[in-house]
Amino acid sequence: MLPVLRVLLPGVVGACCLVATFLPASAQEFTPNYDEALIPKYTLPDPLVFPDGSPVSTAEQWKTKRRAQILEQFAESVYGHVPPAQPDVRFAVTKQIDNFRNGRATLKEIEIRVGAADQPTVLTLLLITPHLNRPVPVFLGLNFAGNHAIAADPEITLNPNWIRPNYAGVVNNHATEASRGISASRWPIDLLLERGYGLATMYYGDIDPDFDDGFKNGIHPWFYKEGQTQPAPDEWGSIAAWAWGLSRALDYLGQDAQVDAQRVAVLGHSRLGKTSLWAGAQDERFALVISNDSGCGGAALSRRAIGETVQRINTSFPHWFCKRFHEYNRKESELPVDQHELIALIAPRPVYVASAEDDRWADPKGEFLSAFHADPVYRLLGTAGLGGQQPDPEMPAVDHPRNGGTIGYHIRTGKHDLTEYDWQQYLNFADRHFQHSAK
Ligand code: GTR
Repeated sequence: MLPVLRVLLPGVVGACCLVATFLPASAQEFTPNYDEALIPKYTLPDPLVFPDGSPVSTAEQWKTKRRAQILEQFAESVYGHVPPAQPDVRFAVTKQIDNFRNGRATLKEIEIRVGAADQPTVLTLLLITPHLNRPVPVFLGLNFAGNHAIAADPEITLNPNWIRPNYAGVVNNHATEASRGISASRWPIDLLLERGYGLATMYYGDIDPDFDDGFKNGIHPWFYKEGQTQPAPDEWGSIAAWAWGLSRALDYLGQDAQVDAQRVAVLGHSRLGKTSLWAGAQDERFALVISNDSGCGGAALSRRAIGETVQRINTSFPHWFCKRFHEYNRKESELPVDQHELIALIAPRPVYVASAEDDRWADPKGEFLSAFHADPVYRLLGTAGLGGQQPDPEMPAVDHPRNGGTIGYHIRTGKHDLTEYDWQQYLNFADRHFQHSAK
């Protein structure tokens, strides 16, 4: 997609022109920079230096002190803290079909009911597991348009909640039968089953609908203190809420006998890639973390300000990050962290960052550089990092994945999307790190 069009129709598959009219004037006037020569001079914060200037020189120092400091900085200044309240969370398996896809798999729908028993917020997790007579590793990822959109199979319940209008079959912000399977190309279920993996997915809008309503809907209100009507400036926006939902899904997966909960990979595309990174950074039970084209506020370095910038994202999507993050609009260099440190928080667990050649809005080079600058933390923790004796600072060529280490990276031909090519790389990477094979 042409960059200029991307500005008006940001990242939306099959969007209609109406989207542009929803953007505030300041967002529409934004002209992205794509010239490397115009990147502001910047110095990245060093994850391996303590605030007092002393070096982090042992794995122990990282694990016991430094990691927590950086995690706190991200919560405080970027994604927001999850408030301390603990609303009730209950699981109910509401559907089970053991002969899904001609008897190859079991399909389950699990309601994750958050808050008061009489009127909970309901998140519906879809779980599809191959019949292998043993617990299977699972890829868990949020979806954009409802569980029914990932496959045309009529067994999947049509989502009843608010859905963005730009998806096929959505009428008055609600799914219809015509919405079934519209995102199937992003979710190659048969391939996963063949490779011996389960798939778990949930609609992100179940957790918090993706529009700026001052946090009246979704799960945020369950966490308000008496009299509170919206999150405090250092409390969570939507991305952190979506990440919270992923952790609750993982809680359920830990109870399901068909799932090997020690081997759950969390994956997300675009805004949901930002989410999978934040979920994986906070919740160390995720054994592998995948960012597909996550861009600004995800894998891309904020300080490069190429394509989408902090100001632009906070203007177009004021509800995604915490309000404190807005203080860094056009002041990226004042951020206490940058996104390579988000990748570093996942160490020593395997992480995969992927870009697409035509996805300049998400700054592929900035996504690679985050992986590159996270490498020293991975090596301090005794892993192979990006692989090689020294990490190679050159970006891999298009369609030549660099995934022999603990940090995987590829840039593929094509546009902003989650494709079968991407999945093939993730499956190979997971096979190696999970020591898994379909047999
Ligand atoms: C865009 C946004 C990106 C990315 C994308 C998506 O509009 O600017 O940061 O998240 O949406 O989620 O598809």
